[in-house]
Amino acid sequence: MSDLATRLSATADDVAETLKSLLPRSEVDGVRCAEARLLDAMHYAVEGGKRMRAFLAVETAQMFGTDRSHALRVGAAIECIHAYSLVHDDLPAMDDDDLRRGRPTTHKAFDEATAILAGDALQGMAFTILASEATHENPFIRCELVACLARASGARGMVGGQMIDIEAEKTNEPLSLEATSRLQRMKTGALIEVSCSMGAILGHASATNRRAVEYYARDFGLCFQICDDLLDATGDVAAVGKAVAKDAAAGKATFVDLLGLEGAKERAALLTEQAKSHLAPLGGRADTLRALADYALTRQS
Ligand code: GRG
Repeated sequence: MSDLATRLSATADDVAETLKSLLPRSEVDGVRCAEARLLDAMHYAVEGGKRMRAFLAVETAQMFGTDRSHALRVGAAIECIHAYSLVHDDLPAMDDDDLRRGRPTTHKAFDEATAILAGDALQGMAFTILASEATHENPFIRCELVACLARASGARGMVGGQMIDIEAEKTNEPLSLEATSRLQRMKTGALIEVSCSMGAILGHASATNRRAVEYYARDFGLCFQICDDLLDATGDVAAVGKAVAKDAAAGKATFVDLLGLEGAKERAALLTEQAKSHLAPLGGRADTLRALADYALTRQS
């Protein structure tokens, strides 16, 4: 296993453990609570996945000397937001998907109402985790973490990007490359970028170092989305763990449509190099982030 694969897998396991311990349990001393179905769905929704956003936060925080247990709580909060977005995105009112992370989507495993509520509750859970003293003893840091995640996941970030995407699907006017880039920077990129920001906040990074990881994450996030479009266009459902070839069929603006297969691959490679170049001020400390950028370019799921 490469050093990156070992670190990714260790952080994924630690984040899973952290989430398991932080999410409320449906059963205590053999007795199931009245809201047990909701709690089961929340646990189900956060299981699996690469935990890449948490990894970005944990690696960034550790690069600046943060205690791992604090960083894992921040990573877990980000994964709660990410899981909520996937649960809602998979609903019939949005992408209407049956498969996620290689198994039934939350609304298929439970039901639509439970999936909506589980997503809602996961969103609240993220901020509950960040607001806790166990995440950071300094209330100003906690407040900044909460504000950053709220901004990135809200109307001018992830949710806003999702709205633009849904609206664009309804019209016959294809989005320009510029408009598609903005939409993806909001929908997928904002959460990726804030993962690095939050790691930097937790680690009291200097303004220069924080900017370096944020610029890295911005290019990395766009590259990640282009690779997702490439996987949708060319990937295999068993390897990807979700439906493929859906975007073009749904008339979505994808980078593959806009740039062609080869053009999209070239753009992704260029963004990877650009992302890594932003890390220059951090020297060897940022080698794992550099390796992650290279890995994202070749990922198969
Ligand atoms: C419904 C509020 C709301 C927002 C939805 C992020 C998003 C906005 C929808 C996800 C749609 C999608 C599949 C976008 C492509 C990029 C992406 C976010 C892929 C999934 O992320 P991975 O590959 O997933 O990191 P894992 O399962 O590894 O966590």
